[in-house]
Amino acid sequence: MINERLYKAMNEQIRNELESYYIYVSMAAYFHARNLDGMAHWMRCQAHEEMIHAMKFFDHIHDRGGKVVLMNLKQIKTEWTSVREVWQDTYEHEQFITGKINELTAISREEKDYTSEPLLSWFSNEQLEEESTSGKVLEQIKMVGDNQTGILLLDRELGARAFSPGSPLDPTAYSVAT
Ligand code: OFO
Repeated sequence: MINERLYKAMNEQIRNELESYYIYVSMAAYFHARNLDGMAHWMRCQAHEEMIHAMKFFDHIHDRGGKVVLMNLKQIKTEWTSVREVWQDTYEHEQFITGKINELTAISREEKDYTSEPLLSWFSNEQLEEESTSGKVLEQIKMVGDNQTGILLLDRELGARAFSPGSPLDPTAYSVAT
């Protein structure tokens, strides 16, 4: 049985991960509207990962005899003033999520809930990667500044990110034909 305090924090973390999903889909919409389809693609790949993160906590709670209670999502941002602002938000959001994973790890240790350790350590590694990746893109965006060619090159590079197999956010995985 999962520790009660950890259960509550993990249940909240499902909301945080679903909000992350929503944020990245919103960013994808912003980029598509600006014809930066490579960056939009990167955000769609990221959104898919966030849904997987939410479901990892979802399954962990149920595997341990708990029941997930889904919480309301807050209204997320839908407009940005620049490409750089989007990447700044992305990097800061990942730092925020890292803080949440650290809080979960601290609770699991305080409550001696050792069964959750492998899951939380997977998330710590994941956050290391997500902060590092989004931080690097942000630095590259700062380097190119207002240079449109630089932005287009980065857009092309970010468009090469691979979707997880079968992602529902991959437009080639479904048909929109009527
Ligand atoms: Fe779930 O890692 Fe990003 O937010």
